[in-house]
Amino acid sequence: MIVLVTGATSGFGEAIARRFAAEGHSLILVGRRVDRLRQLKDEIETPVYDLPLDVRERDTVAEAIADLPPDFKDVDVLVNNAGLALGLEPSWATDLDDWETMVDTNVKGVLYMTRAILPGMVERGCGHVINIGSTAGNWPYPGGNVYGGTKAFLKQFSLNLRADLLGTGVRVTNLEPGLAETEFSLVRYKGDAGRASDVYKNIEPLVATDIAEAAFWATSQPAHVNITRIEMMCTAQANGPLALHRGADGHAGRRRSGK
Ligand code: NDP
Ligand code: 8X3
Repeated sequence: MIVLVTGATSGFGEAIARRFAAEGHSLILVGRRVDRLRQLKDEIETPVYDLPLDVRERDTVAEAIADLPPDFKDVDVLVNNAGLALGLEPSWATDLDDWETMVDTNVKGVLYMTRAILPGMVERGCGHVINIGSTAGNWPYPGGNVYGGTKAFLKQFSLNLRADLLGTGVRVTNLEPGLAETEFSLVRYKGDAGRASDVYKNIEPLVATDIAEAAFWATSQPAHVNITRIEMMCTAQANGPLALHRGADGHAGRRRSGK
């Protein structure tokens, strides 16, 4: 197969690329850090096409996919993995630029890649789109505001793709991991390594190879089987309980003056 992985320079994307390469598949590696793309390309033994690009750039994405060399044109598996969280501030105090970057990358980047790759899959009557969602799209947490919103979008987008693609032979999976140790927290906390490593303190989180295994498993099912969603967490993580705020006199929160 030809497997295109976005965000292949780190974390899940790199592990997914290595997992498919270990089975002999060809890779198209997408990311912005050229040095890392080249290094991974050198380490992988199957055919690799490195494609440095920013998934937020609509025209660049369309042109790059249209210009894929003949040996890499017929993409069998698209892994929409590139993405990020920025900050953990409450929604009234967040940096609007951070919100925009998350929407542009996690939502619009996925749209640009998917729209560019899907026509070929439909024409060939086979293919598999794997979107990397998150538990953050299923379960709210304080500060998850727009990041969780982008991942909830991916869940519904994946389901709606399935509706469109019914009868085409093209499969779609939304893979929804929970806490996993990668560069994710370093990016979220904008390079604060101490704060990032605290996230994983005294916990055995998921690791990138866990997610790669799930992605590979989903694509390894017989053609008549579509794995629609996979939600996975480390054993040390669970959703719930619902939160309660106990105000001094039982009201829901701070009262506005005069009330
Ligand atoms: P990493 O930070 O380790 O990897 C993120 C990858 O996305 C990098 O390869 C980065 O490459 C790429 N990327 C970011 N922005 C762009 C862009 N504009 N254009 C192209 N590539 C981009 O984090 P993870 O591996 O953890 O994250 C991968 C995905 O998994 C993300 O979508 C994330 O939201 C999701 N996720 C992560 C979880 C976790 O706990 N770690 C849990 C659930 C989901 P480069 O900077 O070189 O462009
Ligand atoms: C990443 C998982 O819980 O850190 O998508 O947002 S979480």
